[in-house]
Amino acid sequence: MPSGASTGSREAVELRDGDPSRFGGKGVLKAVGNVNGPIREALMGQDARQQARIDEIMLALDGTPNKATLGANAILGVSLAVCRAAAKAADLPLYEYLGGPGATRLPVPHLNIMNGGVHARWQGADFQEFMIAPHGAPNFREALRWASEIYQALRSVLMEAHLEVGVGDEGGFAPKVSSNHAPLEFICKGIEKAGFKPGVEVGIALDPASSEFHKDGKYHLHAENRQLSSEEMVSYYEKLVRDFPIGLIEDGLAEDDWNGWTMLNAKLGHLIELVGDDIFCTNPAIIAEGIQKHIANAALIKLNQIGSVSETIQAIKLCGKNGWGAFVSHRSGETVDSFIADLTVGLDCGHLKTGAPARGERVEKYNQLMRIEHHLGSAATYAGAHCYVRPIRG
Ligand code: 2PG
Ligand code: MG
Repeated sequence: MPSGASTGSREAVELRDGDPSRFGGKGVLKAVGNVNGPIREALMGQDARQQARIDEIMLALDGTPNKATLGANAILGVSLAVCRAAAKAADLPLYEYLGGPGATRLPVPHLNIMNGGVHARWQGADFQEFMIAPHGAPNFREALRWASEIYQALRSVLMEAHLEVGVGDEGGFAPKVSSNHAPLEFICKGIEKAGFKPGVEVGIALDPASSEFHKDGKYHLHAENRQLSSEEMVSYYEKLVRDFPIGLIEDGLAEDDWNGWTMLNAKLGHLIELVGDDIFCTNPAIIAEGIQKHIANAALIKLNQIGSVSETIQAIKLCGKNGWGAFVSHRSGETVDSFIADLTVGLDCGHLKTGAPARGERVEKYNQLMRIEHHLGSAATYAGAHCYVRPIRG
């Protein structure tokens, strides 16, 4: 199961043993025991093709709203395994089992090529993720080539500026910088150096993960030595969006700053995609509240935030029905499992983020998407400029 470093407070519970003598308390023997004990007993004899029923049985067995008894890591592990087993029994590739014959659209990959915040131990930018979105490529395979070339070009741009090129948790470079727009300038240089046009061919997306630097009602930009109110933060983003080809901002404001979100959506929601991660935690009930209050126009989708395949599908469908984007995501702590690649194509989400083109656990998701594209052959399409709920600004 994956695991996050910058988690929302309303995420489903990841059950750890808390025994300091094993893995610093992070062991998962209890969760494994729950899979092999009560979950196994409850599910023996059930039909793996009835995913919703399987998940319901586990939710009832757990009996809490946040999977605190059995652990979301135990429940989700079984939920994913059941889904894969059912696809195999039907002799279908996972994406096709999930989405049927209409599942033919490959997403625009969002590659997190500069890391900051908690993913870089606060050594670099305050913003956690600076992503490139090669929406102008003709297909997924080419999009990935473009992104890999830009990643390498960025490396040389940083080296020329005498900056460190060690990588953060998601494979992006994490140099010391004195502002949150410096990485954007480096990335634009990298895009150009690799021979592409920023904005027209390759867009930029941000995940500031701002809950991590929101304290006592203020946003603390350590790199810039400034503290901003919600309003000032919104103006800060308006300027960034004017100056750089940014098409998506995730967690621009903190999970408990609903008023700030309303302001941000009023100012920028018509121009770009505004994605809620920590604020929604892939929870259909919280997303529904967000939709009703018009505080964003998209939700991040992380399976382990909610803890079952069925509820994740519910969250994605809720977004779709309301004209919201569903942006599928890895976690900073990942495994080599590539379920999210198939999920993104199967449920036609149009975009996903799963790190830099570096580190095997990130690259495996991209490889799986290339396998899917290959398998679809001439039926495959690429989401390209239609990947967001808002038209791409060139
Ligand atoms: C995020 C994620 C993934 P983490 O904030 O979107 O990039 O990070 O898994 O640490 O929550
Ligand atoms: Mg996030």
